Amino acid sequence: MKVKHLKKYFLPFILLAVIGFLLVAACGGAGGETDAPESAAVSGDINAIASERGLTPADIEAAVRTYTPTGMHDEYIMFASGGHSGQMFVIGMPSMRMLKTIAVFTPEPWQGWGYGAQSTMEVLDQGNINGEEIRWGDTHHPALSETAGEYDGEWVFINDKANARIAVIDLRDFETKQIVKNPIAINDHGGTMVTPDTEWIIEGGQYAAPLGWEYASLDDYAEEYRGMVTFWKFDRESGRVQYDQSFAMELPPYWQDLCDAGKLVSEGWVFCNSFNTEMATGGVEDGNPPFEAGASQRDMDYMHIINFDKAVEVAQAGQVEMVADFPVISMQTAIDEKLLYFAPEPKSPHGVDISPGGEYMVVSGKLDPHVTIYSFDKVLSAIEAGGFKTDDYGIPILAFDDVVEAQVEVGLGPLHTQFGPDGYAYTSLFLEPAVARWTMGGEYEDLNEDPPWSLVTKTPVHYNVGHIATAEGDTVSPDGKYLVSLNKWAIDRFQNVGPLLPQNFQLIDISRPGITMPLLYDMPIGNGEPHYAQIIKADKLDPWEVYPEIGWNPATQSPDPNATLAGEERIERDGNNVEIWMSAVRSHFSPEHVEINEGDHVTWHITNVERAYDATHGFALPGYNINISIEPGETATFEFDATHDGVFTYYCSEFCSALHLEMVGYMLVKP
Ligand code: K7E
Ligand code: CUA
Repeated sequence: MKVKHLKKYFLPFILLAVIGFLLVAACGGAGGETDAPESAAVSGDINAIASERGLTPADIEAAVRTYTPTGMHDEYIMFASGGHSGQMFVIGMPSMRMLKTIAVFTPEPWQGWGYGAQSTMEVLDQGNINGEEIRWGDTHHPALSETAGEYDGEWVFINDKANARIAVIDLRDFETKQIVKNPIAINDHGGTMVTPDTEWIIEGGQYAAPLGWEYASLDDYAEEYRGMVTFWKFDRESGRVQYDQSFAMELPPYWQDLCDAGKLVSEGWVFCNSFNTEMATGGVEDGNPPFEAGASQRDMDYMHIINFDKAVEVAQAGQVEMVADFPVISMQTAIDEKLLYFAPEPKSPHGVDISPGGEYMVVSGKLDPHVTIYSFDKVLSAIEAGGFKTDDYGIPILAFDDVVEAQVEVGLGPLHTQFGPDGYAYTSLFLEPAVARWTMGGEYEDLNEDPPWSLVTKTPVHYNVGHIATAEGDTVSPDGKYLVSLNKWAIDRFQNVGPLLPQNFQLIDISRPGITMPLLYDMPIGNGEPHYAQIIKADKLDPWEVYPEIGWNPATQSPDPNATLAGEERIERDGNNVEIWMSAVRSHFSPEHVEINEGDHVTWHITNVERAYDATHGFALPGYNINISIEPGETATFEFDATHDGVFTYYCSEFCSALHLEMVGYMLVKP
């Protein structure tokens, strides 16, 4: 061990000694002269409390670094995928307090998401498949919108791996505004990632199927089955994916896994890793190798290197084929127009991550103890030089040695890599399980004192880490400071809650260089299995406190024609159609009586006329499956057929005031 490492090693202890001294001094000053206390808790003596609870000095330091007293806000906000909850989690850091679950693909009653409110039903219905209501998702990769490669805090996107859908969330109100079903793929994985100015959202495929998932026998896998990557055009002005301007690229039926957009020097290129270039089709029941073995035979799979700027030109020039009414650049066009290249990558990789300056692509082979670092410069030179081998589909393969810059042996089961500001990269090691810190060379070499392209240290995690996220760690200027390890297994970390265990987010301090990388906090996630997360500086977010005007429609982010101000409440009947304009304010709905007839079709608008921060009203209508959250200023609309007669009490389902229980009304349905 080098001397400088020794110094670094002792730094935390010196720091602890100082903290300890300050704490003791503070306690002494406050009440040190009183009679001998009966217990540490009574005395307020920090050291006594710590020893009573069995806390080590490292525990105390971790507590001091993370404890966030009431009213103090977090420095960072993490947007984490919600796994099969179909949602997205918003978590403050370093406190690791859950701030919100954003309802995305799955109905969520508190937010009134999917329980009648038109603005929410319409978004969920955009994700229907063949007329089937799909009311869950397997969210994997959130992507914050970027401007010049920096998170800008305006939008966040996420994919649904199960059904190949992506969602658009507006960070003015943290609500989902759009769900887009991929027309050519039934599942996805390599999304969402954005280009550095969020002009495009990338959605890569996963398990190959015929494009449009039309029937084809597995015997015809090589001919009929295909991979794909879709590029969704995003328009900030409307806040929507522009379906008509989007396109896809046909790829071989290798299982494209994760993608990332080039940035700075590599802007205009897109990279995706893949596995199962063996084209295994499973069928263990028929004596074939199971997928896990069949897809792991070859030493190399292929990183896909896509000249994206050129692909856009080709698509816009109309050099596409229509598949399910969606423009697709065929493999042959991609080859002819020099849009697509492969670089061999070792052993069933998972993840491709682009360095902050865009110079390097980092790939981890799940079955290889190294991270492999490719140089974008070398890729360009190799493409320039030509003379490639090709795969069976004619796609050019760059020679491994021509494009690899370095390999770093990091440990067992490397998966995903993130970056710091100081030339460090971090890779999750699923099998160890641990998080490795290693050094980048080249442009990054002088940013720390450790030798380039080398492993520096590892911190064990609990257990079996998938993705990791560092603060702004996939932008052009990572912040470092914190790393969250998104662990799949929790095992013994928490109280037993039965055979289905929570996942474990572990917060790691990466603020100090060298070998010091302590664990700070465990946060159980008892709601779906998160995959990726992104962490943004909290002050980049600027959401509304209340909707801008009374009568706001969150779906259009503009005033609603059915806004109902106080004094405008009314019920109108036209034949069997009844329309209600209602207001909500602490602590009453107007009107409080709604009398209708069985068989009526009811259209009901409610406007929350409050301007007070946090003065949300709920609206629950039993028996009709209606539950709505009406935030200050919002106008919500729902419709139903009055198919059941009887007496139905509607009430406010948010405890909004002392007389909240009185915020109620009767809907009388005459037989
Ligand atoms: Cu779970 Cu990015 Cu979908 Cu790796 S992925 S862990
Ligand atoms: Cu309004 Cu409770």
